[in-house]
Amino acid sequence: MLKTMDDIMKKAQSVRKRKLSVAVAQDLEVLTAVDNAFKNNIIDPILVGDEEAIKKIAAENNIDISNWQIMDEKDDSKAALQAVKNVSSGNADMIMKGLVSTSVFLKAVLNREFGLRTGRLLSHVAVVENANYHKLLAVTDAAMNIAPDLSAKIDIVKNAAKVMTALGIERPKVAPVCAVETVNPAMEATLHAAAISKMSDRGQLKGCIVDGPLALDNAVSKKAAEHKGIVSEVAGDADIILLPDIEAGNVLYKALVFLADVKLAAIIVGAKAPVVLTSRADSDETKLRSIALAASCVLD
Ligand code: COD
Repeated sequence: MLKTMDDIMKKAQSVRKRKLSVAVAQDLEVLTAVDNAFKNNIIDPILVGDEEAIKKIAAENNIDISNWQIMDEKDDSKAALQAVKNVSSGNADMIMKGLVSTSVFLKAVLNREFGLRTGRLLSHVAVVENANYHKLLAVTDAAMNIAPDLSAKIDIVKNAAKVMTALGIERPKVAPVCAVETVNPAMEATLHAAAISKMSDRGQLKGCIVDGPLALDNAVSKKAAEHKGIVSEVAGDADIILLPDIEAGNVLYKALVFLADVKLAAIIVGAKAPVVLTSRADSDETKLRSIALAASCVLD
């Protein structure tokens, strides 16, 4: 079982080297992360974007891109689509969002003709290493599905469980987190949480254990759960936090990045190939870890 981000880096270095297609690559953090992933033998890049700007940033920051393939495309939407096409045509194994808005990038990923659709739901999974928690923790969905209904949440759970299983966690424990740990008909998220948990009890969700609603404190702290008298296999030991919607997901993600001392990696799963999706404000270290997480989750 992988326990740290270093473990994820090591796993990414131990598997086949991936070809990474980068959409709108003219950004220092993106190029630094790609350079480090290249030097760590995790990927060979194809950079799509404004070639002149890419070369300028690389030259100013001593990043040697002389052996990397560059595809010149100044328009962001076209660059995102070209980066996607590199994967759907089989010329790359995974794709990464660069200096482009998430929705423009995701629309290219979902493109009907050239996109990476599989017929399944695509969703965002962030994996976090935090000194205050005893293991890696996945947070989903902070960036793709805006207001998932019950069936979308079931798919979001399945996607996150696949990621954690790829990291060696046999039956990840899923906490559907709400504002309260009791079912309140006025809070729809608690109804979703209860329904998914019952499906889990009845064996309708394979490969993971779901129990909720839980509040965030009792999902990650046994003490908080005991204090409230909650008896649950998941409470205090969650591997996956399922958030009610993109607002809660994104706020938790940004709170972890900006207010806590965490190491984080983020990808989109459910597509034909792993998608590295970090926020433009994320550091090059987060982007590097995200490339490593994506490489660790490609199933050969
Ligand atoms: N998985 C699979 N297919 C999907 C998904 C998904 N998660 N979302 C949409 N689709 C398919 C639909 O079935 C449909 O066929 C087509 O895509 C268009 O669907 P719409 O009209 O609902 O979606 P779009 O194209 O308007 O937007 C899809 C986005 C993913 C771009 C949208 O949901 C979005 O903007 N999400 C939030 C992105 C964001 O701003 N994140 C900010 C945090 S970083």
